[in-house]
Amino acid sequence: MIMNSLDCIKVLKPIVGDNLLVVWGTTKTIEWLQVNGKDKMNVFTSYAMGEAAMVGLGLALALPHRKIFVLDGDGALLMNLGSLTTLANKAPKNLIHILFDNASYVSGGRLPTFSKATDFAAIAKAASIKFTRTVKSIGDFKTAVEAAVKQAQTAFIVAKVAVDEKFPPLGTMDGLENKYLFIRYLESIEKKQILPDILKR
Ligand SMILES: Cc1ncc(C[n+]2csc(CCOP(=O)(O)OP(=O)(O)O)c2C)c(N)n1
Ligand SMILES: [Mg+2]
Repeated sequence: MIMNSLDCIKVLKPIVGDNLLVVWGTTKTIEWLQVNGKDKMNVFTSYAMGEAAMVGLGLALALPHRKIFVLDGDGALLMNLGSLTTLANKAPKNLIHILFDNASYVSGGRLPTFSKATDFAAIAKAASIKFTRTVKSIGDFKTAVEAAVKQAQTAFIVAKVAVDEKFPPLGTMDGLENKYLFIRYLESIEKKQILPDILKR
C-alpha cells in the first residue's frame, strides 16, 4: 500500500526534534501540528507555491548551526523548479528538502500534475544536489531522512505518497499568527531579538 504524508510526518517527529521546518501549504502544516501539538511553533507555513524551499534556504544560511527541514508538494515545486538550481549553488549543509509527490494538485482541486512520469531526484541531481533519494515506503523514508541528517550537504528526498482522501480540519491559525509564533520561537531558541521595538517599525 502506498504511504501517506501523515505517516511520514509521524516518522519525522523525533528526527526533527527542536529543529525548524518550513512547510508548504496549510494541510501539511495541520498534519504536522496534529502530530506535534502547538506548544512549540518551530514550523513556518509557506502559502505561495514554490516558495518553501527558498524560505528554508534563507533560514539555513542565517542559522548554519540548525537543521532546516522543508516539506514541499510536487505541484508547488513544479512552479519553481529553478529553486533546485539555487539550492544546488548555495548548497547549505543543513537543509533537508522533502518533496511529498502525490502526482496531484490535491489541495488545489485534485487535478493531476505532470509529475507522474517525472524523476524529481534526477532533476535535482542534474542541478548538482548530491544527496538525493526517492522513497516509496515508510522504512525507506526513515532511512533516507536519518542519513540526510547525519551528513553535511543539502539533501533532497522525494517521498512518493498517496492522494489524501480528505483534508484535516484546518483550525484557526492563519499566516499572521503563524509568523509571530514562529518568530517568537526563533527569538527564544536563539536568545536574540528579531523583531525591532514597536516604535521602530
Ligand atoms: C503561487 C500559487 N498559485 C496557486 C495557489 C493555489 N493552490 C493552493 S494548493 C494548490 C495545489 C498544490 O499542489 P501540491 O503542491 O502538489 O500540494 P498537494 O496539495 O498535492 O499536497 C494550488 C494550485 C497557491 N497557493 N500559490
Ligand atoms: Mg501534490
